[in-house]
Amino acid sequence: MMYCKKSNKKIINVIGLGYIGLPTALMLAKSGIEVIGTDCNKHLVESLSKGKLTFEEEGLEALFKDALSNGITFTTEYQKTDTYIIAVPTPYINSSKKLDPEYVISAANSVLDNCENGAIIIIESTVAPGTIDKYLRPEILKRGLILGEDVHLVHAPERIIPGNMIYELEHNNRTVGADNIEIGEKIKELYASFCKSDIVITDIRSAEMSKVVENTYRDINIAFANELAKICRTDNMDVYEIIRIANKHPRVNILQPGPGVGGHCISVDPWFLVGDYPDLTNLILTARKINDSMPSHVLGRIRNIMRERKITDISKIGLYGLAYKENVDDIRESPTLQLLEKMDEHLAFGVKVYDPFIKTRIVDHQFMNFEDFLNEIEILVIMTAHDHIKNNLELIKDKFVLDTKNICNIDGIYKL
Ligand code: SAJ
Repeated sequence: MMYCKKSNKKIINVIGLGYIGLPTALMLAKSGIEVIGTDCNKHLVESLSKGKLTFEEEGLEALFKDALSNGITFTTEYQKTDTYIIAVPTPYINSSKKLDPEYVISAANSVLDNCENGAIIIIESTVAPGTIDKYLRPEILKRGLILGEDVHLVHAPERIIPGNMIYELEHNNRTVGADNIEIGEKIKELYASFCKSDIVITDIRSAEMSKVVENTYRDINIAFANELAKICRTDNMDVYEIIRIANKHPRVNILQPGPGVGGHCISVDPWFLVGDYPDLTNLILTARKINDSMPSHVLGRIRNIMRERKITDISKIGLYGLAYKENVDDIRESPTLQLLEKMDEHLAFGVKVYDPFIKTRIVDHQFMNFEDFLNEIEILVIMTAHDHIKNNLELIKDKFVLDTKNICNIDGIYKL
């Protein structure tokens, strides 16, 4: 099998055209491989087929154009071919904190209904360690198929960071977990069509675990920064200065505190370990709890500012940023949404919200125009460090500003 457009008619069928599947499909297509993207969402497929992207990302528009001119197409149908990349969501069940493998299982079954004999199914979706053994191998065996002959499983977890996806697709190292080295090498060759960095081949279980470990490591590091922010707040120390100095040590690299940890990765993946190893995950669980407590910490800071400034009207508070982090339009697990939920629990209705990246109304009292938003508020809480606010600092000078992201240093500013 050769992944080359001209010499071979074989296509790659990418299943799931969201934040990971779409850029991956486009990248493969750009590098000359014949790609068909499949998604069960008809509207999404229609939109992509019309040349309209479904989310914003630096460089995605140009990549999309290149991929379209290389013939990528989109459909709701699974293709008959020999290589599939599955990049569907893997939510976690809130009550048990375990992964819900339903979408991956269902996508894998649809692939099995359609694939050629000997096909390779690559799972890119992040899964809890052991998921492939527990849920996917049995689906194959149930059909009387022989693993490693009739069908091959591979886990190639994605590592790209929203906001810098296209660059990272090309430049990040990758992991390919396979049952045997030949299949591992084949898939390494596929990813090497666009990935310029090291591609490590390992077994499937190690690939699953290392992916979750990477995100858990970051969650714990951020939790440490957040805990330091709380400690420093009680004794009026500057946490940013302290982290800056500590990080001068060659073996210290503390991340930054913030209003909470959002996104569909870092705030979710550690729960897979907690769900599966409840007796062994003390540090991981504590880190999760610290990060989840940050919206309440922000709420406490807002209360202090209101008292100090003798402001009693909640509708004079404005939250800047709905996205879970800077310069993206993704609101999944966003700290701002968590904060709004907390406020709601305390019957604190009427707080105003603005995010230049969010063009549809998703919460009450959401403004679509920055100046209209500013005209209505006295306390501005910076929740997301979009470049937009960094470039408009002169407009917020007359507000009481709570800067949870440490992006400005105007007089009288409040920090975490
Ligand atoms: N955050 C902080 N302090 C920091 C860094 C981040 O509070 O110093 C917050 C952000 O504001 C955000 C959350 O953490 O709310 C997560 O943002 P992020 O930029 O750290 O990460 P994600 O979730 O966008 O992407 C992560 C990345 N994983 C790692 O860096 C280990 C990315 O490489 C993965 O591909 C992605 O998860 C994923 O899909 O798993």
